[in-house]
Amino acid sequence: MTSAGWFQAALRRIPGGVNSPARAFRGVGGEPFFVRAARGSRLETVEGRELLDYVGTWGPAILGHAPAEVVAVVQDAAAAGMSFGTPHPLEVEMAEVVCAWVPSVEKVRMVNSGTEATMSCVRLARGFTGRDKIIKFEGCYHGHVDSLLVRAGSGALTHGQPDSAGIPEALARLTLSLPFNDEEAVRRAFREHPGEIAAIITEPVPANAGLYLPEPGFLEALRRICLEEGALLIFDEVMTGFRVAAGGAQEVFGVMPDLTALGKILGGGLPVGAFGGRAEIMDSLSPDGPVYQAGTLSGNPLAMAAGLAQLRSLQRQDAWARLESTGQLLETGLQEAIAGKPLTLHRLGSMFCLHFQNGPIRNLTEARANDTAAFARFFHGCLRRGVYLPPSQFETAFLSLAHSPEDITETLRVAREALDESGI
Ligand code: HOZ
Repeated sequence: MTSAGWFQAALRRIPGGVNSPARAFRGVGGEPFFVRAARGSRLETVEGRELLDYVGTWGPAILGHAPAEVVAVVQDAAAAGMSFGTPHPLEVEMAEVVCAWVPSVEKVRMVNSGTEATMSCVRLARGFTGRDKIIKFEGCYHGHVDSLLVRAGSGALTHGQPDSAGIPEALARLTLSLPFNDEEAVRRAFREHPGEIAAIITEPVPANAGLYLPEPGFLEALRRICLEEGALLIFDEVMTGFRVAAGGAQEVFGVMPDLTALGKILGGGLPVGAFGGRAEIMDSLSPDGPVYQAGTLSGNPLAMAAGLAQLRSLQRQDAWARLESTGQLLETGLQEAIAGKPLTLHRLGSMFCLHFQNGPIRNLTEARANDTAAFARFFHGCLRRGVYLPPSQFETAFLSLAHSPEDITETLRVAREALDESGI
């Protein structure tokens, strides 16, 4: 059956035909294709068509798809049993690796998604501080957590639901959503809500409204303000963790949060999230402390085996230097291709985004000025030529270690043709 046939069948039984709205192509028009396999830098559709993949299953596929070292350990782990519901040695090994790699993390707990990780951070911050309010930033996406689906990014933004239905007003009022890169707005919020704010949660590098970077000093200001106000600083590194450096954005920018949410790469492609931070805070979690958090499949042995194999492979290959080199190759070529056009390229390591405007793009308001219709034309021009970008202007693309110089050369040729064809 073709992708169209599978999609019609999906529509009959799955809302919107997808198990996650970001896959629905609504931001670019048309219908999603269906994939039957993937290897390295490429996807294989059910029609047998090969696509050069820059979504990387939204971040986890940093080694490329189906890396042999990860597949092998998952096969072995599965043969020993899929899940036990008891502690397993691999959970300890994973905790040791996370605490060794992520500078601010002294203790960590595994969960099953990035959403669970950020949700648990918020509950823990509220329980630890005894305060109820949370500051987030417009356009940042922290998974579909009730408290954080306020002015959210990613699919919520793409589909015009940055403030989801179903969130009680009484709960939404506890979330203060501010412009990113605006220190004065943060200070004003603390002045207006003295002693009420439990935490600031942020993507240290917002990548769910397209990719934009913290202005110099902004993350340091958040750290200072939280210390001054007795609030916790939470970094949502679900995307940047193990991606922009072994220790994530907190290693790159040298700013240490109190809690960190992790996921994606950590699971090697299997459902994994984690949250961790200062032991003093983490020890507030049940069974030692009053903040309850749990999960039947948390620390699942297959997911732990996959994640550990992926992380150890990254370390062996000095992955981040290689990814930076590939990123520079792509950036040089794209900058040449967009010269003189109303386009702005943002890149950090192996994360990149082509904003369809001249910029600057420093927050959601500026990101929303993107020409999404032009992006859609470019997206489909690339897809027709075999290059798959994230199907929304409000997402970020990812390179992997499997992307070769030849892949980059092919991508640059396709991008130039798609830009010309789109009349941009
Ligand atoms: N969290 C992903 C990156 N924005 C989107 C993937 C999804 O929601 O399905």
